[in-house]
Amino acid sequence: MPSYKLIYFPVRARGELIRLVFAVAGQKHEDEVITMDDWASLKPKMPTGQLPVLEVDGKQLSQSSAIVHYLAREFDMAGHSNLEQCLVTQVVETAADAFNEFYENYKLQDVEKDKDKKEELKKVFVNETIPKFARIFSTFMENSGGENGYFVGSKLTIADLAFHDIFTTFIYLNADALKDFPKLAANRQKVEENDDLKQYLDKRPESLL
Ligand SMILES: N[C@@H](CCC(=O)N[C@@H](CS)C(=O)NCC(=O)O)C(=O)O
Repeated sequence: MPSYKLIYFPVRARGELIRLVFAVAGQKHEDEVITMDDWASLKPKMPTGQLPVLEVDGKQLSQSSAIVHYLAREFDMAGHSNLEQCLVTQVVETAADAFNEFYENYKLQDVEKDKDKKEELKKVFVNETIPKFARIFSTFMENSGGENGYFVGSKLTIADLAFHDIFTTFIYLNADALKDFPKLAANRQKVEENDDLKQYLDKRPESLL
C-alpha cells in the first residue's frame, strides 16, 4: 500500500469526501491540517496554489474530484461498469456543484452588511437551492437503478458519500431538508450504518462547512 497524506484546511468543504473514502476503506493516512497562518508560505509549493492536495508516496495530486475518483477506483467505490461509473460521477459532480452554489451564497452573506438582505440570501438558499438539489438527487436515485438503497449498484460508492456530505451541510441549514425525500433520507441512514464510517462520523464535530 502506498503512503497517503491529505493536506487540507480544518473544514469539511472540498476535502471531506476524501476523508470519508479513507474512513470507509479503513485506510490509514496522515491528515495535515493547514491553518490560514501556515497557508501563505505553503501555497506556492502546491501544484495549483490550492488545496486539497493528496500526496501518494510523496507525489502531489491536486483537484478534489480527481483525487476522489482515484481513491474510489483504488478502494472499489467507483462503480463497476462504464455506465455505473458515469452514474456515480454524475452524483459526485452534482454534489460539487451544490457545494459551489452553497459557498457562493455563504460568501455573499458574509460580505452583506444589511441584516434583512443577509437573511433573504439565506432564505433563498434554504427555500429554493436546497430543494432544487434534493429534486436532482432524487431523480438520480430513481433513474440509476441502485439496489439496497444505494445510488448505484448494490454497494456503497462515492455517490452515496458525496450525497451524504453535501446534505450534512444542507441539513445543518434546514433540519427538514429531506422531509419530502424519504429515499434520500434512507440513503443517508444506510451510509451511516457502515461501521468504519460510523466511528469516523461519531468523532467528527458538527459544522456547517
Ligand atoms: N477545483 C479545486 C478547487 C480548490 C479550492 O477552491 N480550494 C480552496 C479551498 S476549498 C483553496 O485552496 N483556497 C485557498 C486559496 O485559493 O488560496 C478542487 O476541487 O480541488
